[in-house]
Order: sequence, then C-alpha cells, then structure tokens
Amino acid sequence: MAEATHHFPSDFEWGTATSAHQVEGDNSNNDWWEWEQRKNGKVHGDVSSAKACDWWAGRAEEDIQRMAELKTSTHRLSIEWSRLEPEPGQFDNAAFDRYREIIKTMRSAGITPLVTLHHFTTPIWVAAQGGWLQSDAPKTFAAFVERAVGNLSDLVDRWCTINEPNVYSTNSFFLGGWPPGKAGINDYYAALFNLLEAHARSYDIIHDQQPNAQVGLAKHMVYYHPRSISPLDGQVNRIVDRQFNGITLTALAKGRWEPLVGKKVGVDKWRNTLDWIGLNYYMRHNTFFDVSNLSGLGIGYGPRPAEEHGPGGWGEFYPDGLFECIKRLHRSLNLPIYITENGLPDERDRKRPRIMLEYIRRVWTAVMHNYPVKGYYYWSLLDNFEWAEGYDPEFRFGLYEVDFETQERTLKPSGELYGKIAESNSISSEMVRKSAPEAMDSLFPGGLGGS
Ligand code: IFM
Repeated sequence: MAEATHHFPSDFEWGTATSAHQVEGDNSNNDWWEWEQRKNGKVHGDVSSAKACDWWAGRAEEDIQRMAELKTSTHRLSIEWSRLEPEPGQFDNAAFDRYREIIKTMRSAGITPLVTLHHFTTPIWVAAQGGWLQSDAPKTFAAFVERAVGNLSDLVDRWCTINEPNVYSTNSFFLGGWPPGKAGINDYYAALFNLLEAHARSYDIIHDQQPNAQVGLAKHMVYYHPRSISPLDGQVNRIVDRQFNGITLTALAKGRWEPLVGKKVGVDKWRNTLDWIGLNYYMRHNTFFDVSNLSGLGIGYGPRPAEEHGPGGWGEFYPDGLFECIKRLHRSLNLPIYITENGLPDERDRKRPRIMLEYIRRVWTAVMHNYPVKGYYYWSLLDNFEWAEGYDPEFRFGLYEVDFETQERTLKPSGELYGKIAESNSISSEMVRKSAPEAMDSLFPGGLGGS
C-alpha cells in the first residue's frame, strides 16, 4: 500500500541541541555550580552537575559521531563564559582551543554549529558583582562576546546571543528557584532588561566582526490559553502572557520596554537586532482567576489536569501550540524561524516517538502554509543535567539514554525515529505505523479503513 509522506523543503535543516553546563561536566566556575554545592534543596536530590555527559574531558567527540549517525546536519551547543573568561578580562586560551577542537570535529562530521553565547550560567566573578541585576552586566557580557566571536568566527557563523531570557529571569529573579535565588518583580524586570540590552549589544558586536553572521535569540514561548470565557480568566491570560511572552517580543519587534508595572520606555537600538528568531516550545498553560491566590492578584496557571502532561505537572504537552507560536512569532517579527528547542521529559521514551511526530507534523503544516521555518533542533541529543530537576530520572529529554555512572549511551526508539526523519527529510504514515501506531488516528486517519 502506498504510504502518505510529508516532505520538507530540500534545504530544511534537522539538528539536535545541548548546552554547556548540562553536558560538559566540571563547570566549576559559574553560579550554577556554586548553587549545586550549597545542597539547599533547590536541586532535586541535592546533586551536583558533576561530570554531566563528560564532553569537556573528551566525550563530545563521540557524541558528534552520534549526531552524524542520526543524519542530522546541525547542532546547537553553547560555550561557557566562565571557562573562557574565568577572571575579569582574563581569557583562557586553552579553553578556547578545546571549543575549537569540538567545533572542528563537528564541521568535519558535516554538522553546522549554532553557538549560543549565554545559556543560563554566569561566571562566579560576574555574579559577585551583582550579576544580571547590575547595569554594567550587558557591557561586561559584550566584552566577552567580542573576544569569543573574534576567536571562533572562522568556524562559526550562526550565533544565538541569549537562551530564553524570559525563563532565566523568571526562574532566577522572580521565582527564586535558580541562582541567585531572587524573588521580586523589580529584580525580574531589571534582569530581563539587561539581558535584552546584552542581546542588542552582542548583535552589533558580532556583525562588526563578521558581517555575514546570522544572529538570533532563542525565545521560549508558552502557549497560554484562558480556562474559560470568563472575563477574569481572560484578564489573567493577558497578564501572564504579556509578562512571559509579550514584553520580550515587544522589546525585540518594536524597541519598546513595556513592563506591567514601572516605567515604559522606548529603546530604539533594540529594533532590528535579529537575523532570525529561535522558538523553544514545550507546553500550553491554562490561565485562570485563582481565588486561593488573592495575594498574588488571583493569578493562576498550569496544565489542564485532564490533558496529557509530564512529571510533576510539567506541561501540558500540546502540539497545536507549536503551530500557534510559530504564527505568533511570524506576526510579531517576520523573520526566518528556527525551532531551537522542542522535546519532552519522558523517562521511558514511551510518549516521545508519538509526541515528536505530532510536533513535527505541526512544523510541516507551518512550512506548507509558507511560514518561514528553516530548521528544527531536537532538545536534546542526550539525557543531561536538567537544572533544578538535576538528574531526576523522570526528567530525561535525550534521544540517547545516558547512564551517568558509566557514561554509556544507548539510542532510544525516539532517537532511531528522529534519525529516519532527518535522513528522509520527511515524516510518513509508515513511520507513525511503526513507531507510534496510537497516533495513526490523529496523524494519518485515512490509513485506518476497515479496522
Ligand atoms: O533543559 C532545558 C534547556 O536548558 C532550556 N530549555 C528547556 C530545556 C528543558 O527544560
């Protein structure tokens, strides 16, 4: 029987993603490492990231061969500021050499690097100066970027300045769960403002050195939806969406800083500081007026209990939200879009094949409707250190399973499937039938006649 196939354009790129602190190991010079050593209950099991996936000590190379075996053509990694500039203004040439080695290995394996310059970690010396709350932080970061780009521009031309500025400022400066453990609206706004300023400065610095560089930022979007048609739920939705998504998008699209409280200002130099926009998508949240949280303005959000979600209420997994977020980014910014992260925590890889196919179908639908989605980076190549969730087995995101005792890697069924998708540049009913038959009904219902 002929199988239905959704082909992607021939220049569509398939890749995987990781970040330095989550895979390198022994990243002992940044604020996260210090936070982990405190054993203050803020990291699941009070563990340290320790050796992580042991990339720094030499295992990056074997994992790059795995990227090639998956037939992917690009990988998003980050470089660790605290390794490269361990003391103010002092740069470590040996650390630059190690990154050059890793990136050269990628290129020889046919993998184009997309390099992120800030992915949640900050050098201890910067944190000691007040970190992202001090107004000098963007300048300090820009000096690092200048040096990093100067050193790597012969090997890298696709840069991501900041990963998820909204998630970082929320968890580190508004909810207090990540270092430096601040919890206040003013700190949240100060950090987010400084991160956006750091992005804009980095954009100019990279282009000054490398006019053909392609520079973007990875925006984590939650798809918010009011629980009901009640005006109160609608109002909560507007507040939460603006706080998490809207402020950052308005800043980048219009050069306007429009916090929910505090002074609104125009920051014209933030406009036109993107060559592409990255979308990190994982979940939909239901928003509602929460009578039990009147001290918190009645703001309530989270997954719908009846819908599919991950461990501890993580999620809700909602593939249609990926298409909605692509449309929204296109409306707001009108730029090439890369899906710079997408995935799910799934300890036993039971849901991942199906949900991966559902997500990629939405990407295909977007491309077929002329939305400028150019590539897709799966989060993550391999299980790794998941921040506050540490090494909790429930929070495994990899296409490869990692045994953190032995560093052994095992390809998961979802990894095998992703390899087929990347190799064929398509998803097909045959893949669904073999890897996630339970999704036939939703993805290729026409093949179910007579059953
Ligand atoms: O692991 C993280 C990553 O560092 C940033 N985006 C979300 C991922 C999964 O939680």
